[in-house]
Amino acid sequence: MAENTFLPLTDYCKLPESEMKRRASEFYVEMRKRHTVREFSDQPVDRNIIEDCLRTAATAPSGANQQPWSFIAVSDFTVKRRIREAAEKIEKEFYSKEITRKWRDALKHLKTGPSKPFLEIAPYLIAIFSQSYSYSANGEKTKHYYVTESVGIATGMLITALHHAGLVTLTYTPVNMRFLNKILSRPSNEKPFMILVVGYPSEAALVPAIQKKALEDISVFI
Ligand code: IYR
Repeated sequence: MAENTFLPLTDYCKLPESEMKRRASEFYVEMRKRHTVREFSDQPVDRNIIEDCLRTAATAPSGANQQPWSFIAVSDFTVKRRIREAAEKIEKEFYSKEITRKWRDALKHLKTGPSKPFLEIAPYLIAIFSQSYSYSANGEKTKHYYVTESVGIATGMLITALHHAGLVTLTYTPVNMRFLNKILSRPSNEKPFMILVVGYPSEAALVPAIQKKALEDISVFI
């Protein structure tokens, strides 16, 4: 993927400041409407929507442009069931043995538990994998840089794209996700990063009454 040529930045379009302000403010209003949802409808999602959102995620910046990610979009019911079974096994151990008192306290307001029906009900589970290294065409091992940062940025852009398209998501991370390599036949250079659960909310879906920190509490202008 070595690129040794540079191109003029013809994609950049300078906007009038008034237009910039309007867009920044409108986008904030739209993103405030994003909620993590745990109750999904089984209504199918058109694959083209998922594909375009994945294309958006793939525009993310990454260390040395190595794009150290893969996105496995699962809609097959049998595969979703296998993922649910494996995840619930991990969650049962977690909630009954591994969880610490502090962690339990931190999670209390979300009312989560070991049962994960959304893994079967939601139309798409996007299993996101990070690649700490890859093999070039001649079989040479290539180390990847800033892998977690890169995959985190791409995942954030994917969540944003899916929200913008009119879907809801759940960022789901059981404490051990290695079962995903086996179920999805992923190579050993790929490490599960997250399961992004995607679909429409169920009609009765509730979200926790949580607040985001105020700008004053998260930022400093110097
Ligand atoms: N993976 C568990 C526990 C859990 C952990 C955090 I940190 C959360 O923000 C939510 C849940 C589960 O999904 O139930």
